[in-house]
Amino acid sequence: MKALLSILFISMSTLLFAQEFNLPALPYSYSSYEPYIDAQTMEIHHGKHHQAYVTNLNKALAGTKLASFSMNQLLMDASFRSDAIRNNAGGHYNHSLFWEILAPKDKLTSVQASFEAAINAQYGSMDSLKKALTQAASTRFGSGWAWLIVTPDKKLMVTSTGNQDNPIMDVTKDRGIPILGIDVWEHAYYLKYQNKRGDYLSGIFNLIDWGIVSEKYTKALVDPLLSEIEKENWMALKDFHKVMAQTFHPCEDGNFVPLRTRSGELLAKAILFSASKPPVSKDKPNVHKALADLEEQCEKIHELVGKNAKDEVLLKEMTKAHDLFHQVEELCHD
Ligand code: MN3
Repeated sequence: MKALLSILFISMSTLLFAQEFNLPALPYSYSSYEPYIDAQTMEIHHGKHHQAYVTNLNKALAGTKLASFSMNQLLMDASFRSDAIRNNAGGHYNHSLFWEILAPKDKLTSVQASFEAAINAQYGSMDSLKKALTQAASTRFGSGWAWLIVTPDKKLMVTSTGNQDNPIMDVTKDRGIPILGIDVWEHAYYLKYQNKRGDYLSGIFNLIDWGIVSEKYTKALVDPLLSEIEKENWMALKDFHKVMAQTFHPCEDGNFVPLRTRSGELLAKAILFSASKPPVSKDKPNVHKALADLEEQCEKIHELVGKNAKDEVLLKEMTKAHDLFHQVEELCHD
């Protein structure tokens, strides 16, 4: 009975502490976006489509270790996630941002000076930026989003993604923090505009609250997520990590075949990694020192494999290499 109670207690506390994502309320009534977006479209889009992403995300996470992950963690490693999590986490994040940056015409706030200066510096004018966004949105094939993002080097960039992907995800080429998103799924406009995506796009610019986008710009510039993305964009690190994981983890389970057949590849990746240029903010002497040590260690392992060294020797040296890799990784955290 006592055991049963404690099981009950544990499952209740899991229920209590596992996070649940919720549908955010729309800041304005469904009809306040008229005439650019009709009330019925808003109601179905928010209450049905967005709600479905939230419900299905919670369902996909329930009872898994991912249930305690933050939204950013789920998005960052999208390539490792199931389709259900990738699509529904993206759907929830993207729509939440979309509702925030839209406002009825009489509630719009104006662009802030620092953001406007950044737009002018990169795009020449607000009008040219709108043109670039319209171009990205109208040329997105099928369903997806057009974005204005802040990149790891703190620049603005216009980009687009398919389906419910977004620029935080490691599956996208142009990565950064989205500060403005335009939904170009047909469910966003079909009732009113049918197949005329261009008319929807010219309409939606009447609802974009540039004051709110300005605030998002200022926040994104100091968001630690930017340096996380920057580190992930370091392809040589990713390449090395992949071979390290595929050779070291089997060793831990007593299978030395992958390491014995791929130690040359591991060394080659370590050499490339050590020679690669780290992202600007990680380009420090201690990072280069750790990379050189890692390369040396991989060279030693390759030699040991060539001499047909015993499994326990290889495990010991691989553990050292693995520790060195994590040392590099940790030095890259701010
Ligand atoms: Mn949508």
